[in-house]
Order: sequence, then C-alpha cells, then structure tokens
Amino acid sequence: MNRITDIWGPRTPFPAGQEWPVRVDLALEEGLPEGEVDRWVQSACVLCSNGCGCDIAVKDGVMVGVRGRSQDRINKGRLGPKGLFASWQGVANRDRLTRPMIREGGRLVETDWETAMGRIVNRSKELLDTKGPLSHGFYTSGQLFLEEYYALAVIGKAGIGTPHMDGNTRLCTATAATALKETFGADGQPGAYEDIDSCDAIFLYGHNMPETQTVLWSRVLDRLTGPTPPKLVCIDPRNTEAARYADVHLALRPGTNLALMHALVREVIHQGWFDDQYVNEHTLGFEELKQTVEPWTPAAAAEVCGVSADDIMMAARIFGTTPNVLSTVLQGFYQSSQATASACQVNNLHLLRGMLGRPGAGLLQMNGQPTAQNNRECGADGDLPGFRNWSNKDHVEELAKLWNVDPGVIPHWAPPTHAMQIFRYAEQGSINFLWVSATNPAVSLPELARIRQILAKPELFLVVQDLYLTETAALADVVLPAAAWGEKVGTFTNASRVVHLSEKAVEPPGDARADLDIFLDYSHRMDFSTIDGRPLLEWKGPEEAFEAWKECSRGRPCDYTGLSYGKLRGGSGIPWPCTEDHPEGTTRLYSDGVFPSSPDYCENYGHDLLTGAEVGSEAYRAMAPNGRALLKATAYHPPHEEPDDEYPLRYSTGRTAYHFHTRTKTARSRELNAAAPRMWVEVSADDASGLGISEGDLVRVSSRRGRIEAPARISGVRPGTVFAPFHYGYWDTPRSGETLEPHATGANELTLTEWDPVSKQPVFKNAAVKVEKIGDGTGPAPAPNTTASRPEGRRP
Ligand SMILES: Nc1nc2c(c(=O)[nH]1)N[C@H]1C(S)=C(S)[C@@H](COP(=O)(O)OP(=O)(O)OC[C@H]3O[C@@H](n4cnc5c(=O)[nH]c(N)nc54)[C@H](O)[C@@H]3O)O[C@H]1N2
Ligand SMILES: Nc1nc2c(c(=O)[nH]1)N[C@H]1C(S)=C(S)[C@@H](COP(=O)(O)OP(=O)(O)OC[C@H]3O[C@@H](n4cnc5c(=O)[nH]c(N)nc54)[C@H](O)[C@@H]3O)O[C@H]1N2
Ligand code: SF4
Ligand SMILES: [Mo]
Repeated sequence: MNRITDIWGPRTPFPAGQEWPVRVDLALEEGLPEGEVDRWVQSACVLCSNGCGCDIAVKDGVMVGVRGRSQDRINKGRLGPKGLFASWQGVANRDRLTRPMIREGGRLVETDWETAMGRIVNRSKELLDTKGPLSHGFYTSGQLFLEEYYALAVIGKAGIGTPHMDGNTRLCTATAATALKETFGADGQPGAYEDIDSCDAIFLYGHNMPETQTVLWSRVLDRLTGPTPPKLVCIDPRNTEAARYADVHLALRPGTNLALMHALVREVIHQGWFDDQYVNEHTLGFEELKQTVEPWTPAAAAEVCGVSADDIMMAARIFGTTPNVLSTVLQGFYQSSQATASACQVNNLHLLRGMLGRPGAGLLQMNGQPTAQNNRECGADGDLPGFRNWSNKDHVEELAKLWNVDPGVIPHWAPPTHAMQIFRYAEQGSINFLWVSATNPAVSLPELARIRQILAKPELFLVVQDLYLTETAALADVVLPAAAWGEKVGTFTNASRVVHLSEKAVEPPGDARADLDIFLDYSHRMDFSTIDGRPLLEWKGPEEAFEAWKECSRGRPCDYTGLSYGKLRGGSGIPWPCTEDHPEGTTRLYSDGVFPSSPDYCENYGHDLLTGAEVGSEAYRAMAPNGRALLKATAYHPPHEEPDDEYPLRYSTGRTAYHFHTRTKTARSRELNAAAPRMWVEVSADDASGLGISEGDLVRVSSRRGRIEAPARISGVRPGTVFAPFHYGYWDTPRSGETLEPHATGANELTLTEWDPVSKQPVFKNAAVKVEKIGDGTGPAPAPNTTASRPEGRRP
C-alpha cells in the first residue's frame, strides 16, 4: 500500500466502548526483508505530540526502518507517513552536522569540542561578570527529551539565575497550558486518547487532526466507520479531511473563534443543557460567564463569523444533548486572536455539562510537538519545574531546597520572560548571549525580516545546537552538533500524558553529542555549584537525570515517582500521575471533580483574559477557589489586523500532512518530499477568479511586513482567506524560468509581531494581505492532491 496517498492506512472499525483493534505498520529500507534486521530498539515517534510507540530497525549499526508497537495504548501498532518515513530517514542522513563549528572571519569553520565549548564558556563567564544573569537567554524546544529540559532548567534557573528562558513551545502550546491553568489551576491534560473509543460526539476546534495527528485520526476514522459512529463538528476555515466527515462544519472567518464560542456557550445555557448541580458544586463564575455571552445570539455570532446561525445552533445542540463529547483544541485557536479566552470557553463548555473525567467525556487542550509537555513540566520554558507557581514563595523554596541553592538565585521576582520578549531584549541589546537548541526561529518565528536582523546582530553571541546547518545555525557564532532521536536515551510525554522511553539504537555521526551531555558539560565548565560547593549537576546520564526529576515532581500534578526506566521497558507507555498508589498511571484527571486550584497548590493565580493583567495572590485567595474550577470569559474583540482596501484578504498559515515544521527531517525523506516538494499558497475559487488566477499561476502575497511568491493552489479554503504552509525556509532554489526573491517562500515573512495577552503565544493565523498574479503557471501547484490542500472540488 502507498502510505503517501493512503495517509491513514486500512480501516479497523470498532463500536463505542470497545478497544481499538491492533494494526501493525512497518517501513523498511527498500528491498530489505524484515528477517534481515539485526535488532529492534524500543522508542516512540518524535514527529508530533501523538507519541506513537515504535521499534527502530537497526542493521549494521544504521537505522533502516521502523515498526509500530502493537502493545502501545497510543497507537496499537500504527504509524503515519511521517513516522514511517521521516523518523529514521530524517536523521540517518549524510548532511548531518558532525563537528562543532565556530565563526572565524565571518565564516563558520569546523573545530573540536574543546574550542567550541571554550568560546561559549568564555563569553558566558565574561558576560556574567560584567552584566550579570540578565545578559543570558535560552530558547529551546518541544523536541528534546525530559532529562534534557530538566538539566537546562536547573542550569538556567539555579546556575545562572536568568528569567529569560523559553521554548518554541511558546509558539505551539503555550495557550493549551495557559487555558488549563486559568480554568483548573494547573497544567495537565484532563482527558485521554481513550476517550475517542467511547465518546458520542467529537468537536475539533481549529485542529486539522487528519493531517497533524494522523494516527489519532485513524482512531477517529475507525469509530466513524464503525457501527456506532460519533457525531463530528469541525471548526476550521478550510475544507479539511475532518470537514468531509463532519455533521457540522463551521468554516468561520479566521480570528473570530471567540464570538463563535460565546454563541455555543450561550445556547448551552439558554437551552438549559447545563448541569446545575455540577456547576454549583465544582465551579466559580457562572453568573459572570452568563453575562459575558449574553449578547452572542446565534445570529450575532453568525454575522461576525460568516457562518449560518442554524449551523451554530446545530453544533450547540450536539454539544448540549450528546451524553459524552470529546473536544480537541489546537492551533486554529491557539495561534488565532484571543487564543486563551477562546480555549477557556472550550473548558467552560465541558464544565457546564460536567463532562470531565469519565470515559468519552474528554477534553484535550492538545499539544503539537512530541515533547512540548516535558518542557512545560521541567521548566526550561516560562514555567517553574513541577508546575510550581513562580509567585508562590513556598514553591520557590521547595526548588531551592531540592537543588541546594539559595532561593534568591531562582528568578521569581517577575513573570518568566516569554520568547517574543527574549527576542525583543536581544534586539534592544540587553540580552547578549542566546543559546538556541532544537528549534529554527529563522523560519518559525513571525515577521522573519526582523528575526533575521536580530539573530545576525554582531553584539549577540548566538549558540545553535541542532542536527543540521539550518537557516538559524547559518547565523550562529558557535554551532553544536547534536545527537538525534535513536542516537540517545531519554523519556518524553505525549498530549495524553503518556510517558515513553526512547532507547539508543545507533551511534551519533562523527563527534555529535547528546543534548544532555552538552548541557552537563557546560554546567561543569561553568563551575555552577550548590550552597555546599558541590557541582550543581552531578548526573552521569539520562537515567540519573530522570531519577532527579522524579523527586522534583513528587506531590505535584505531574507526579512521576511511580515510573522508572525499567518500568517503561517492554510494554506500553504509561500516563502520569504515576505514583506508589497508582502504579499503572492515571488515564483521566478530575474524575472526582476536584481541581488543583487551591491557592497553596495551584500553578498560577490567573489573569484577566482580555488584557493579561495578573490576578495576584490576594485577589485569588479572596475568591477561595479551593478545588473548584473557574468559568472565565471575556468580551470578543476583532483581530488586530483586519482586511482593508489595501490588504483585502485574511491570511492564515499552518501545516500539511507530509512535512514537519521547517522540514529538516521530512525534506530528507524521498517519499515525503516528493509529496510536497515546494512552497504553494491556497486561494479559494471565488478569489482566484476575481484576481484572474488559475491553478499553478505564480502569485505574490504581500502584507505590511513583506512578501512571498509561490504557485497558487485553488483549494477549498474559505473565500476571502489565503492559506500558506509555513514549512518552507530559504534553501529552496527556484525552478528554471522563475525568479524568486531570496526569502520568497517563508510564510512568516508576512506574519506580525503580536501575541495573545495571556499565553503570549504569537498570532500566526491572522493577518491582512493582498494577492497578485506575477506569472503564468507551467502546471498544477506543487501542493498535495490529498487532504485540505487538494484542488477545489476534488474528492479523494
Ligand atoms: N504533518 C504535520 N503534523 C504535525 C506538525 C507538522 O508540522 N506537520 N506539527 C505538530 C505541531 S508542533 C503542532 S503545534 C500541530 C498543529 O496542528 P494543527 O493545529 O492541526 O495544525 P495547523 O495547520 O497549524 O492549524 C490547524 C487548522 O487551523 C485552521 N485555522 C486557521 N485559522 C483559524 C482560525 O482563526 N480559527 C479556526 N477555528 N481555525 C483556523 C487552519 O485552516 C488549519 O487547518 O501539529 C503537529 N503535527
Ligand atoms: N506561520 C506559522 N509559523 C509557525 C507555526 C504556524 O502554524 N504558522 N507553528 C508554530 C509551531 S506550533 C511550532 S511548534 C514551531 C516549530 O518551529 P521550529 O521549532 O523552528 O521547527 P523545527 O523545524 O521542528 O525545528 C526543530 C529543529 O530542531 C532540530 N532537532 C531535531 N531533533 C533534535 C535534537 O534531538 N537535538 C537538537 N539539538 N536538535 C534537534 C531540527 O533539525 C530542527 O532544526 O513553528 C511555529 N511557527
Ligand atoms: S501520528 Fe505523530 S507520533 Fe504518530 S507516527 Fe505520525 S508523526 Fe509520529
Ligand atoms: Mo507546535
């Protein structure tokens, strides 16, 4: 079977309440029989937050393929196209970085570790002496392992003492974490993937699950094609694969999510579909919520969102009257206007109906990246380790005791610095040392012309730790070659809180070293120490780091104390919290209706959802939430940049099934690259005919920040909206006959420097643009003919 065109593989339908059947997927180097594989090494896929359990095939010391693990609760053997093709092909590659590099006379040249680390440590010590900790920033990932984040968190927070630490998780799931904190008091996914198996309706809020969690969608498809299919509601301006199966598709205007959510909540209240007793016993804020949504009749929302009032009422009826609804929320909400407020309304819908903590009644504030959850837990981003509250002195003291350092070193005098502000400080010159690990901001941050200028500043000492010489690495002062997945050991946690162990299958290429080893080496060379003068980090390897982390997590919502490397070997992944009392982990949170909101325990005292102003300890304590959840809401406001005469179209960005982010792995898989080899932009048939554009014509899309050029795909995107995949950086050369500008294919040339006031997540999904034709096409656009990007009117 061709798993490029058949993304989800063959169906294994099943009815509500039964277990998802096993189906084992396998990909091996062409022509290699399964029997000739030397070894199978346990792991899980790191190409999205689904975290499918898999075994890596090794032959002659090289990764040669991958097979799904039938015993894993997450995927029951299945893998999607990225897992099958890019997981191993994306790293077992000859262009990997194999030696450290340093900038000499303006050029990057290869060197040894001693020299490269020497440069880093010299600069770091000099800056700490002359300017202090605030000169240092760390920008990490959602793709490292738990052990690596924890090491980095201890280094940054207890070694250096800088609040300037964040991850690309800020671009990804900051809103998921924030919405959970605002509503329940702490991060932690309430629901579980198992909820798909028993739900009666599924709501997808800005989540293109068929393309972005392909194996999760296979699970949904197996329910949809089974004897008791759930209802499906899809909220997305494009004609996604999910929209095809939907009972209601709300193809709203990008940037209007909150207006729609207000109408759904209002209907559930007005029709009396909410659970009075649950609301009284387990929540606070019902009256304010009711007032906030009151103006949002279905007709009012229909007008703002550009959808029909009947469809809104139908969606509300499904939510309000179906016994068990599963909701999944992702970037169409998190990267759009009023992100946290919109995501909180999804939490509110579930609270109103008391739909949490039982099979099928699931809430998934989704993750995107494979290990985003761990960065949030371990605190190498803008969180404190173990979901601790930076404005709670006792929490900070707990950490200081654990690490045996002075609490004053741990930055907690102000909120941690978010990624967009870190880049701003680098722009202004207060941050002079920026260490970027496992992320490619020169392609993935908004307003790229500005980001390039910041990264290239001579006053900024830039360290980049990656597998490849990326667009970002090309601007670095020091480049560190990292070992990849399959070349190192560690654990990570998926969007369903399920922890997997990934073992080492092969040696890293050349001198490349595991990220953990690099961080530990830096800590030793910097002489970071405890109060007693012992080295701050004495771990010998990942397992010791994991054991240390378990202690840090003890008693917190993400309690790992019942887990161990030994326990994670052999079987399935295990969901946290996992403790002595719950040795097999916990599938769903909040079954008892008790939330982690008590002031001494909560991760955060919350914010005003409109402005982001902090609530503060006193005001929070005065509310006495004590185990109840908060029904928070705020008024709708239109997106910051709306279409006008000059820029009349709405611009939104996102993904295709065939590529992962900036393509460092997927473009190195022959099969995946062939499926989506070059940049394209999607316009509706209506807009195309108005602009005189035919399929494949070269168009220029411009915003107030820049422009891109690419062939047009006439797709099922909502009229008035232009969609661009953000995967394409600047290594792509134009086809003969095309004259493209140097940065013409980066979707983020056009996006704006703007973020949600609460989660600080950048707004990648709303901007105003204009489109003009600049050349005739030479054939169809190089866009996939499957999924949401397929040509308008085409059915697979
Ligand atoms: N194939 C593939 N899979 C991936 C990834 C990848 O790069 N490639 N990345 C992983 C990561 S890190 C992430 S974060 C996830 C992201 O996964 P998703 O969130 O599913 O992916 P996106 O394409 O960013 O956005 C989802 C949808 O939002 C819609 N949308 C745009 N604007 C709006 C709006 O204003 N309102 C609403 N309601 N919808 C809107 C878009 O049409 C799009 O279909 O995917 C993960 N999985
Ligand atoms: N316009 C627009 N922009 C977006 C988005 C969007 O929807 N629209 N989505 C945003 C989201 S949700 C995300 S998550 C970001 C993703 O954006 P990025 O994080 O910039 O994307 P990646 O290409 O995944 O970058 C990861 C880098 O880490 C390297 N790497 C992989 N594994 C390892 C490892 O083990 N060690 C080390 N040291 N390096 C490793 C890879 O080679 C790659 O260069 O983009 C964001 N930007
Ligand atoms: S669904 Fe995600 S984790 Fe699973 S194989 Fe695909 S990319 Fe990997
Ligand atoms: Mo993401």
